[in-house]
Amino acid sequence: MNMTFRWYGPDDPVSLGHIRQIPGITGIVTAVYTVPVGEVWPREEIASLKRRAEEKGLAFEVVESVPVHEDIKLGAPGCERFIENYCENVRRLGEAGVKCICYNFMPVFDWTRSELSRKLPDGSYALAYDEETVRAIDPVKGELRLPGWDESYTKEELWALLQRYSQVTGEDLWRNLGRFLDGVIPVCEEAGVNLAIHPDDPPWPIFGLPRIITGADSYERLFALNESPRNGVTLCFGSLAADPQNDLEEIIRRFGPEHRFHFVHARNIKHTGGRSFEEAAHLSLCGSLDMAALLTALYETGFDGYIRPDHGRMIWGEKGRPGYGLYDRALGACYLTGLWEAISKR
Ligand code: DNO
Repeated sequence: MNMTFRWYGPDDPVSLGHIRQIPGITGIVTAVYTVPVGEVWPREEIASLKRRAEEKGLAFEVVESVPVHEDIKLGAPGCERFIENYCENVRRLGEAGVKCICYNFMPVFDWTRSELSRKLPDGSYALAYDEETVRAIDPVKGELRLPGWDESYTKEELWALLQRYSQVTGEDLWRNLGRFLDGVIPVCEEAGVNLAIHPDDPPWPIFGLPRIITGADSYERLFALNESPRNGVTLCFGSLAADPQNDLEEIIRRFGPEHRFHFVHARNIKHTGGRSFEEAAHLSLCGSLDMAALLTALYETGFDGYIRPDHGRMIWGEKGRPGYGLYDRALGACYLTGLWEAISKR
């Protein structure tokens, strides 16, 4: 198990100097943020991330994310060019020592919450998802700014993109994901890079758009699409657990032995009724997930990939990027490292 920490690059208010002081962190998780989705990342930018990390004694072996161009998800004519660019990014990252690339296959919107700053009883602030509120949102009106939304679209572009998806079904997405994997996985094999798809967050369709990476059945189907162990998963506890029907421990014990969990996002959520939830501190006692049971299941099924604490609350007056401040994630990292030590020394 390698404990890592997400860093948003030189503009992140959380510095590499802060990150290196969190005990137990071996490396960073980052990306090149200056290149439009679908284009090739300059070698110098990759090398600069690596150099900055290594100067602080941190490894740079995980990228989150190399985003997938919408034309690939749509299976649009000409998307081969974007698949080839993706392959080139895999090659370049592999050359730079990257071992794992996280991506997702969610149409248009990445992770979605209805609130970025819900005040919890202890005075901290957390991200939250209220089912009714999200159902009432018209994304084109743009009345809400949410963290996973691509701010670069104008309203017109967003509307046009949603139109292109209007006939796209879950089955279409699966077919297009298969085509993407057929193109990229052979390159991952040559480059020694694991590809790790992030589950849809939340794991159900939103705004009328299909979502396909939602639970155990999806993993069954994903792994069958391409049998290479390079075709793996970023197991995000909080995303999958948002659907109370997903039994995470069962998922880990069932698929863990296949060694396709290349990367774990360990975070806790608290169910607040139906499909609503708020994000909680990492400790089991703070949310609905039994973190000890989940890490035990990972340990017992031979997990040897990368893990990171995921979204933190805003505590101690910190202001920062929603979910990605320093303090609560650092507490989470120490808690997870402690649990792992206890489990591995039993
Ligand atoms: C949110 C993150 C996601 C994740 C992407 C992976 O906090 O977990 O934005 O990075 O879905 O492509």
